[in-house]
Amino acid sequence: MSLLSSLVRRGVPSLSRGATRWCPCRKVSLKVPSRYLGQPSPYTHPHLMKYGEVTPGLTQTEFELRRQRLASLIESQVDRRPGTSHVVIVLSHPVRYMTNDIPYPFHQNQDFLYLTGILEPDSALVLSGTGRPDSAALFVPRRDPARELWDGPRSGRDGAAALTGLDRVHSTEELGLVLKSLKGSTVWYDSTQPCHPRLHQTHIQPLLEGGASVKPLRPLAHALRAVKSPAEVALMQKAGSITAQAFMKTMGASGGAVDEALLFAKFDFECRAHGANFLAYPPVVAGGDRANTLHYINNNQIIKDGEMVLLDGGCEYFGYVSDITRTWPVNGRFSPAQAELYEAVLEVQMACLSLCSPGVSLDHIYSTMLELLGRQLRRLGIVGGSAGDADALKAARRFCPHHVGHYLGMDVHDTPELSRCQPLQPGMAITIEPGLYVGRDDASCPERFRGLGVRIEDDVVIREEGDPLVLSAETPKAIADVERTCAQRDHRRKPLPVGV
Ligand SMILES: [Mn+2]
Repeated sequence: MSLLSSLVRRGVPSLSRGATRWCPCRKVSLKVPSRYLGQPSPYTHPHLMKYGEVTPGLTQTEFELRRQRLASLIESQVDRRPGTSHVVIVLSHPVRYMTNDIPYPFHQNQDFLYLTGILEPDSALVLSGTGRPDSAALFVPRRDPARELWDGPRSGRDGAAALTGLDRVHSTEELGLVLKSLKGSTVWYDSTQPCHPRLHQTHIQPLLEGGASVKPLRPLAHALRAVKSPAEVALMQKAGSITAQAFMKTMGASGGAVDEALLFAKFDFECRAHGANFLAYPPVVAGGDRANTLHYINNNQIIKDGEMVLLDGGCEYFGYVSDITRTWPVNGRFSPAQAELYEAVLEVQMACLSLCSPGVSLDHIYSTMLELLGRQLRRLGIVGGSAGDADALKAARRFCPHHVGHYLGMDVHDTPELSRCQPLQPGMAITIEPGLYVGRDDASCPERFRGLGVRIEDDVVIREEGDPLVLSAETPKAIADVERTCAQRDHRRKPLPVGV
């Protein structure tokens, strides 16, 4: 049985329903230190967050409920022999370096972030308890004026305690010592690919070498992360809305021949200018035939007047991401062949969106997509009229070599532990992204379609009843809306001389 269905079967409370063993009358700590911490706080960033929130939009209560749900899930996974003690260990990421002394922008381990809200490196969470691991201890880097001079302020124990509302906050150095006292417990920990090799080696390895029984944590964390709470949906909606604004501005910045790099920069700028933290992944800004390279991220060619651009981009907004694709003609007017191919993909995309409801799986939507694409290929004359259904399906797989979508959330390809044959549940977020890609040299296709690639991708949240909530709804999609948006040039600029 899958984790999610076992979660539901056993009646583990969802965040939206709220019932839990944990007492909600627990007081919320308001004593946030009046100094900069290692991450935004209600004191330093009142424009972003309220008191009682650990990260913008997510309260101490929400994080406590997540930890309680994890404890319930572990309790439901194991035999209930009295006296069995459990310990959950989740490490943060370390800072990674691109070269000597030059760090990459820090990105937190999402499972750690999901359970703590802590955005600093070199940290850890330990949950322990007999029967039910629901007693939390947080480990954060100690304050160090010499390091903070270079790297910026750290939250320290008092800052992290005030932010999270957790009572037990230690320095990371003490992790091994605390774990030593928990010897003999079943350990829930991802040991195969430790996300912080140094902390793993120093503090966790000795515990594991003591012969502890180790069980993987990631599948459980992903099962929980897959179903979004109302607060998470609100953050994803914000990420979707920011991205939609950026798409509209970027559509307005094309106009005749244009450099892919300019559209890339415009999209990045508009995402950040509308409040995103950064782009969620290197976007695909592919003009003309380059749209047929699915992971094209060079973004350094001139798109010719008369060609389309495929932009697959998304941003991150306080831990939650968007992932949207639109394809439009850079001169603002679809040619008849472009419009024909675009409408074919759009029709399939709308049909797939209407399938997004509880009980249906991503794999089921995928097979429907292939069937519908096959029909469109026949209509377009790409598949011959005499070809059978099997041939049409084969062609659909050839002209759309990727899946219909994936889970979405804190990660772009979120919760990969979750199979795509899992029935969708209310609160799950997915992408729906059919495409058709016709190679420039594909002599089997009518000439007018050669070198065209179209993908249309929306982000949706499954709802209990009715249509899904489309997070990317503000992004123009119908041909008339796309053309109207392209015509709204906010930065009039001279078209690039072709061949620059
Ligand atoms: Mn996607």
